[in-house]
Amino acid sequence: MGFRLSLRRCLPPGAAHDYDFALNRAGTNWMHSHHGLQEQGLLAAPLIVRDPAETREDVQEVVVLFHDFTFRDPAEVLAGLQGGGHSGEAQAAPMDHAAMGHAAMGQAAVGQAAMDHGAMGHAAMGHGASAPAAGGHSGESGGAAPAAAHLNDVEHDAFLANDRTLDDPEIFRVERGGRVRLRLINGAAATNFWIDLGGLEGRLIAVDGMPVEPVRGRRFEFAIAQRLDIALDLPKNEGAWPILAIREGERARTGVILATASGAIGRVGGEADEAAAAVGLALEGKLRALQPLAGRPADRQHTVTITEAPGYVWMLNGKRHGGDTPLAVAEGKRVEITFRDQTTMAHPMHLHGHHFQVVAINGQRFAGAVRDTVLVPSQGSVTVAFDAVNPGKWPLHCHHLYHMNGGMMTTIEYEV
Ligand SMILES: [Cu+2]
Repeated sequence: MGFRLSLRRCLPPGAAHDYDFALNRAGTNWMHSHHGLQEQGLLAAPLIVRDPAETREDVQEVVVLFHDFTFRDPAEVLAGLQGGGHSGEAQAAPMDHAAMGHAAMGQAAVGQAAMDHGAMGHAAMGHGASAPAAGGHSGESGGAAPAAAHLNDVEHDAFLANDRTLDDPEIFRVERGGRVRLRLINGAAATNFWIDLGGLEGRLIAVDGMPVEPVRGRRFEFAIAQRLDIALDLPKNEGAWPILAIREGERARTGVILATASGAIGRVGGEADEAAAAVGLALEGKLRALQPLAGRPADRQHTVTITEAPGYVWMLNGKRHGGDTPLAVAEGKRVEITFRDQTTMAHPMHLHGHHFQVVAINGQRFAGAVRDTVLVPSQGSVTVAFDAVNPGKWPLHCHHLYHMNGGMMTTIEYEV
């Protein structure tokens, strides 16, 4: 993502296509289908570009691709979301899935047997009751939008780390006292996570493949489509350390295990003790790029206002994709885009073909991370800057798969 790889080209069934491109930037990337809803079907993979200097270091690399998973046809999920809450999805879904979903949700859902999963997500999980430390919402009520932000709007059947759940997690054998570089990829269609390193403290050294001044911590916010590179110095003793991802606002989690040759691996349950907070911009505000953009004023400023409408319609500047007006940019110029989110949800906004620098949160200027996906919280604003150095027509969209399919995409276009 972010390179010319993001050129969207359809591969017909049975066909092959060689991609030949010059990658000039090392980093943790990933690739996925942009066709329809295939991404929910796990059509995604890591794409790691290694710096030759780094490969000579004595550091073990651990690549983990996280997903959310549903047994349902993603088209049914989307239809249910669009159906307004009492139609499509529940009727179309097999009863066992519906029952499983309700059972997993606990008592709150018992009286809502007729509701679809999407609506249930709003009612039972979304409006803050299950997110005691929700920090991603300012509390303001914007215009006609409901006052309460909500988190997850799609119920999933499982959360995966390298295609496995914590019932049978992948185990990476590590050295006592060894150095590890986690390359973590949030490949979920619709789920923001918290990375939880448990007893380990890590150093976040890159986001979306781009280096940042190291940030120490045990928990890191991890929005859809983002990547986190975290350096670990393991303890000198034998042991086993889970590397977990907890769904925001909930207890559900997934992950992998790092374990020394004779480290005792205990069972790690699929639920955390407490629901995770909402994912917001606490981490984003701390990040500083190691290779920031050159200081220069913006030549062009765009505002992208995010709104929603009944029927699961998500819009950029008041339009669904197809009826949208592309954002014009000129080659060689500095461009800034300010996202203003007037909806009840946060949106991971992703630009193809460029890395941008986060330069303001809620109007407060700073020189943040250079990256390709930034979360824009409900009722918040985020400004990003980039140099228009890659001519073409590039998608700019919410990386929540169902929001994108609900209209939340436009393009930037270079003027000729
Ligand atoms: Cu979105």
